[in-house]
Amino acid sequence: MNYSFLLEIKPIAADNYVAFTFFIGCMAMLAASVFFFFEVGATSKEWRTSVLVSGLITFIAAVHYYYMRDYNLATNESPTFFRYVDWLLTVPLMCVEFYLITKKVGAKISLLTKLIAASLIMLVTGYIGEAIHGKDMQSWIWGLISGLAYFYIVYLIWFGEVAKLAQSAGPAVNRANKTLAWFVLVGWAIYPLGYIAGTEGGLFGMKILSGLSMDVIYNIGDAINKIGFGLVIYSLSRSAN
Ligand SMILES: *C/C=C(C)/C=C/C=C(C)/C=C/C1=C(C)CCCC1(C)C
Repeated sequence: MNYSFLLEIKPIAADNYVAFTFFIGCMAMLAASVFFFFEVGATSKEWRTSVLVSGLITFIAAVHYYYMRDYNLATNESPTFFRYVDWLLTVPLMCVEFYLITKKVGAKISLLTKLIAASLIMLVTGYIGEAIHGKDMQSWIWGLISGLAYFYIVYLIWFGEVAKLAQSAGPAVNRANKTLAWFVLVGWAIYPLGYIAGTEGGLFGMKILSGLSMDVIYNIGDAINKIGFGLVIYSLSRSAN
């Protein structure tokens, strides 16, 4: 047996808070996944898929964080590609959660399609702005398009179809949807802040947020939005309708 890989373990320097948040993020996502997966069996049939999807979201993130943690430690760079692969998988699954909680009162596949399409536009334009134009001023244009798609999602969940369906689905679903709507409005707004922090010219050339680390901001956002979001679904599954 060749144990040389053990010697390759790179310690995290005490002041390397970027690497540390990748590490703790990985652990938190794993722990949350174990929790959600084990709780599926003790969930009523009606909510089982929703809790399972909560676990899938944190599990997909855990695998990506495991990789991103390694990548960042080895290169000292942002794992932008895998960050966006993670989001491309997990954000549509969050859209699925909105569909699942409103399906019983008539949510259609077309609603799910709208949510997923908007999230894909939001993420692909964000990726172009970050990976291709991250070092020049054009990235704000891509950020703006991404932001429009983001506000469309916010609209659907706060005032549009999702909100209306949730209202007709009874107080428990409506309450859960309101909490999730706050996650989308406030929790998801953390990401554009990370984007601005990671863009060389800042916002429209203003050097705002430039002292902050994009990855730390994204990692905090992910922990809140993936684990917190999943817990709202979990608590809905435990509330009597
Ligand atoms: C689990 C991961 C989640 C919930 C990721 C969400 C990501 C966003 C809401 C990203 C939004 C962006 C903008 C609204 C503009 C700038 C570019 C993005 C992609 C960072």
